[in-house]
Amino acid sequence: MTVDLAARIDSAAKHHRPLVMGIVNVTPDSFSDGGRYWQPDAAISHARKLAEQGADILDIGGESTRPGAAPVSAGEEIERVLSVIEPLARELDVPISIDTSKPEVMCAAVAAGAGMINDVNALRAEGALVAASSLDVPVCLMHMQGQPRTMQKSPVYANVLAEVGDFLAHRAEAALAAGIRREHIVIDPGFGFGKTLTHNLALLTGLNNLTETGWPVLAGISRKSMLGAITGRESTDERLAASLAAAMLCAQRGAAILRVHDVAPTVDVLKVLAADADSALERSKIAR
Ligand code: 7PM
Repeated sequence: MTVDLAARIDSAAKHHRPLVMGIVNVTPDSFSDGGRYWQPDAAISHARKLAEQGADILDIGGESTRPGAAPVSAGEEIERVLSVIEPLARELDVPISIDTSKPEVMCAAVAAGAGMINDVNALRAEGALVAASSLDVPVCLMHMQGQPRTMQKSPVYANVLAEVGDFLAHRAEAALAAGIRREHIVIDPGFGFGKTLTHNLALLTGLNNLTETGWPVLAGISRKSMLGAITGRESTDERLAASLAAAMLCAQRGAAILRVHDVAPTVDVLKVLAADADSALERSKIAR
């Protein structure tokens, strides 16, 4: 991999031109005994499609950290994600992010070619800070209140923006103290992870507060239930327009990375924003 991902993230944050992270799930098909065999192929072709559509990063997850997901052993998770990361890292020049909270999985994935760690647990698992530091790749530290299985039961905050901001500042400090390079740290408010609709909207409205800390911010709202609550769309595949509106808001508020399912339409939205920004710059030159 020749891409300097840290430099690209930094440039995206500075210029308000977010990178697009495409979501690739490697989950076994519970309805099929043969799931284990065809499923990696499905994930690989999906990843290829997202790369063609212009994804800047592919986020590959074995589902252990999803809300409500059954726990998966490190061995099983490694088997799942490596079956996808190994061929993709050889074939594509798009950097691969490993979506995991387990240090063993981080190490195996980076050895197989992953160039970033996405941890919804913000490296709080035992050994995760040390592992991430030794792997020397960019890391996304996400906020979550509670544990995936129960976090949506009754999330409570006195001030959600302040509490999420403080948590992320502390985790960034912990990462620095563990020897993780400053330019490798990305923060994420964790939309939907132990948050009500009101909390999620406060974080979206106040996203500037996070981007103004100077840490690059990753935002993941694509198809989430907050969009279902706002629009009344029950089905996740009816949430494209809502996801694009949310992506546009996050981009305008300085997000460095947008984590999305629908790469091609998100890239189009960002092209319109970029063309508008270029036009505004030209007009300001003429006016001077
Ligand atoms: C069910 C509910 C399945 C929620 C999957 C999800 C984020 C993430 C996820 C995020 C970062 C989804 C989530 N969300 N990683 N992983 N930030 N960094 O909608 O917001 O993809 S899982």
